[in-house]
Formats: sequence, C-alpha cells, structure tokens
Amino acid sequence: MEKPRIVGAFLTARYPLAMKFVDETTITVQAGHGGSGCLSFRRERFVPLGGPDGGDGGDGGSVYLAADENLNTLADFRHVRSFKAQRGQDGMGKNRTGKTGQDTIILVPPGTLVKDAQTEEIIGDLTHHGDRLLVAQGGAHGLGNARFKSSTQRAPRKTTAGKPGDMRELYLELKLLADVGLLGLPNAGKSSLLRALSSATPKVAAYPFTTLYPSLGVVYVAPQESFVIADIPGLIRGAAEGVGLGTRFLKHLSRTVLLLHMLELDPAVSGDELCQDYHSISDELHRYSDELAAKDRWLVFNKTDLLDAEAQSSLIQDCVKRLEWKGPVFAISALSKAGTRNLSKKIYTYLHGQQTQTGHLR
Ligand SMILES: Nc1nc2c(ncn2[C@@H]2O[C@H](COP(=O)(O)OP(=O)(O)OP(=O)(O)O)[C@@H](O)[C@H]2O)c(=O)[nH]1
Ligand SMILES: [Mg+2]
Repeated sequence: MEKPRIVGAFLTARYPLAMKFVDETTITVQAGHGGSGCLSFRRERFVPLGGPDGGDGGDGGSVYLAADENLNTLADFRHVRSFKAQRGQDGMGKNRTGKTGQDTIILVPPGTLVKDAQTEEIIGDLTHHGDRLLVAQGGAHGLGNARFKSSTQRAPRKTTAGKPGDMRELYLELKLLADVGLLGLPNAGKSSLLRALSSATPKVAAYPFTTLYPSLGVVYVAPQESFVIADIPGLIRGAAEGVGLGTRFLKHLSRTVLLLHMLELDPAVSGDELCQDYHSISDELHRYSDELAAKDRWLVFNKTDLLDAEAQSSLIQDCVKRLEWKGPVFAISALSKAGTRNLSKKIYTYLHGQQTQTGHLR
C-alpha cells in the first residue's frame, strides 16, 4: 500500500487541538412510591364502636446522585443502568404508620453533568467530592382513615393512596482527562493497545501515521476500577521541529501520571535498533518538555506473537540492558491480547497508589 502524504496545515484545520473527550451514558432512576393509608377500625373487647385507627403510609425513598472522588469514569454504568429506591410501606391498623422507603444513592465521579435525557434540561453538576443531587423524589405517603375522623364523620371509610415516585431517564456526561498516555514510533501498536484494553475503536493500519488525532478510551478493570488512556499520533525523530506530525499532540499527555512507551518487536530487529527506537522518542520528549519527560514511564514491548519465547526474551533483555532501564517492563501482543489484562491491572494498581499519595488521581 502506498503511504499517504500528510500535510500539517490540513490536519490543524480538520482536527482543532482543543479536543473535547467525553464519557457519557444514560440511566433510568425510579423513586419509591408512597405507601397507602390504611382503612381500619378499633376492635377491642368492651370498646364498642372503637373508631377509625388506620395509620398513614410511609413516604417512598428518593434517588440521589453523589460525587465520589474514588471514581474517575462512568464505566460502571455499562452493566447497571437502572436504579430504584424502596417504596414506602402501607399504613396499618392501630394507628401504625408505614416505614419510609430507603433512599438510593448512586455514586458518580466528580465533574459529572446531569441532564434529563428527554428534555435535555440540566438538572445539576456534581463538581466536588460529596456533592449530592436529588434526581427522583419519592412519592408522598397516603393518609389512613383515622385522619378523616370528625364530629360529623365518626366512622370514615376514606383513605388516600400513596403518590407514585418520580421516574426519569438521565443523561450523564463527564469530561475526561487521561491518566495514562501512549508513546511510540508510528506502527508500534498504540492504537491496537487502546483497542485491546478499552471499547474505543481508533483506526489501526499497517502504515505509519494511521492515527491523525488523539483519542481516549476508558479501561474497565473491575467494578469501580477504571482509568483513562490516551492514544496520540506516533512520534519520529525531528518531531520537535515538526517532522511527521510534530509534537503538538504531546500536550494531551501533560495531565497524565504515567506514560507507556511502546517498542515494536520484530524478528528482523536487533536489541541495539530497539534501543535507538527508544532514544528517538525519548529525545523528542525531552526537547518538548522536561516535565513530560520526567513522568513515570514503563516500557511495553509489543507484538510478542511475532517471535518465539526465546528470541523474545533475549531481544528484550538485550534492549533493557543497553538502555540500563530500571523501571517496569512488559511484553504484550496488542493483537492477540496476550499480557494486556495483566498490564491494565498493574496500571490500575499503580494509579491507585498515586491516588493515596496525592489524595486524588489527577
Ligand atoms: N502481529 C502483530 N501486529 C500488531 C500488533 N499490534 C499492532 N499490530 C499491527 O501493527 C500495525 C500498526 O498498528 P497501530 O495500532 O495502527 O499502530 P500505531 O502505533 O497506532 O501507529 P500510528 O497511529 O501510525 O502511530 C497494524 O497493522 C496492526 O495490526 C501485535 O501485537 N502483533
Ligand atoms: Mg495509531
């Protein structure tokens, strides 16, 4: 296939740099119905015509959203999209009131914007940890017949039913910031890794500069365990001077806490060449920003499926030795997904450690 010629100006025009990445989902919330009032009369020995004693129902539980700093994506809503609060208990005889239904609190990451899915009206914005928003009000309780007793009506048979709880479809939107950034030469398999780890579907192809603009994916490790990874266009030597697509996309990695530096394994390549591949990216990174270059970086050797185990480990060891690399090293195949799950778990554990050190993930 012939390689496409990429022209910078065209790219800038079509893909403005101030890209917005959002995670979004719709959920349904149903508040509890109010309990109905009770129709009852006192029946006791020696107390004739004891009068009405039907108690009121309990109020239905409400549904709230609450911001929790331990969450950073909406990934948990992939599996559970419908939430209910408990209904109020009906009233009972002997003037007993029904129990109030329990509220349901749904945790969302700080920064979640909440809209009514039908009307698109903004219901609220949960910005800070602990912010709470009522999204479905529980139904009011019904009245028991004891309430309707009067001088003229001594044996009322009237009660009222509990009111239905609110039901609403909500649209949740979260602007994402990446936790982890992917670095590598064109064709290293960055977009393939993003595909393997997340449900994002960036274009993958066997020619350099397939990726022309950054994209993000949410990596879901387990319930309430997810992080965001950013795929950016490949870098080449001279990128700081604008060669290839330049380094301007590196700004999308400025808020990340970890960089995965991907190196492409190939039976035809030597440890020395891999080492040079590493330096060509690393040099550009230093020229772009010392701050970015100083971020924690892990080496990820990709395309293990192309080599047998022995060739693989000697190539990797040779390269790691030449680089005098002290940090973590992973060997994966983004294509067959071998090793990718282990990698995502290790990343999550690492990010979680950062979180406890700094108080929050980002
Ligand atoms: N055999 C094998 N091929 C892979 C693997 N990962 C990626 N590839 C192939 O390598 C080529 C490049 O993959 P991409 O994911 O597009 O690479 P990239 O780093 O995003 O490339 P740019 O966007 O151009 O910078 C594609 O043909 C992929 O199918 C792998 O683990 N094994
Ligand atoms: Mg790509």
